[in-house]
Amino acid sequence: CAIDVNLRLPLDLGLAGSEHLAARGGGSIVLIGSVAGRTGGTMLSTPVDYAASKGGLHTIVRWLSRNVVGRNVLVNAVAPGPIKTAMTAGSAVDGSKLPRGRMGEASEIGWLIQGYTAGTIPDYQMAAWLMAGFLRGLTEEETLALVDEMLHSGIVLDLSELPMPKVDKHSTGGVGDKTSLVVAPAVAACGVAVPMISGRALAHTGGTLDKLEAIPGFQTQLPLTQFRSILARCGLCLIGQTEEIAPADRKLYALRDLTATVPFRPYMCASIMSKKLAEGIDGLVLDVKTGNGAFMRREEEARALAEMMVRVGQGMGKRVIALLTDMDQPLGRWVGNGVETAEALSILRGDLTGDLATLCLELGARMLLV
Ligand code: IUR
Repeated sequence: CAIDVNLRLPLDLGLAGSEHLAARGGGSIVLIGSVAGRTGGTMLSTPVDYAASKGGLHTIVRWLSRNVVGRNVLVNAVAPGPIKTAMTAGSAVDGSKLPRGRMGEASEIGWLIQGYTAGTIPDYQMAAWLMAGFLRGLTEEETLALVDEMLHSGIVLDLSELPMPKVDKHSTGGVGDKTSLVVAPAVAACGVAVPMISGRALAHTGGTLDKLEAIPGFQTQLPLTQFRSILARCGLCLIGQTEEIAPADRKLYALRDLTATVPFRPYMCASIMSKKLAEGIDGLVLDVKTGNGAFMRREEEARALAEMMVRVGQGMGKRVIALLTDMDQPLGRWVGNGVETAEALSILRGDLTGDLATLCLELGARMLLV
């Protein structure tokens, strides 16, 4: 059973093998881990003994590697991802549609994301990978592996010490969309904490961080300790991706912008969900834009993105809902970082006329109810 194969055997072999290798002057032991050991399983059919034993296996790897420090033996593990075993039988992926004739492997994606975040994989190689994925597509398994690697490229916050519900919102981006600047403080005033990690402008759409920085002196790069204390004191804090939270998204976000690979569903899903799931939230409201000024011009595309993100978020145990909203014309009356910030303030001061205010009320209400 899984416990014997994934725990007993690697421990017995690892102990005996490391002694043997050390006596011979050194060597390497590579065990087979799994993303399921960290996530609890990416398929509904993943059995609990498999996921739990892979989690234990990762611990054995760390323990064994500590045990052989200084003896020239390297102990490590790889996560080969969805491979054809009795357990994955029935999860249909048409290998003939994939260039390598098989499913993407989590280890390949993990290697790539970790290397890119650490700086050992240069921009030009990552740019090539982004374009390859964009052109040939990613399977659901590969997309989940990408979300997971990006999410765990930094710290995943635990805000359970705050007694109130923690809820965020995120927009897929549009022209004149300054709803976060209105909704975050309004919802915080109702007693819900809003820990918000935002992005910069992407392609033709504006970014919340750039708008905030239109306020002279506004700091969007704060250390985590300050993020937590502002959140506890004010009920909200808006920052950008940092070296600590979702650093992979920070780098990939900028590279997607430069390589024209922004409007690709798996990348959008991984970018948005990795930073949102790292925030320590209980609930999330997604504002998925559709229309001429959005990345998803057609409603079916926007719906598919919304469904993918809801599936990913709910699969990680969060309450997630998505609204599909119109981006056929700019939102509100102003476009530009400074004037949009001023417009957001005028709504907060009570000017509730127009499409922007209506959307803010809708999103805010959903955040309170999610
Ligand atoms: N917002 C994000 O944070 N990431 C994205 O990829 C898009 C919007 I599009």
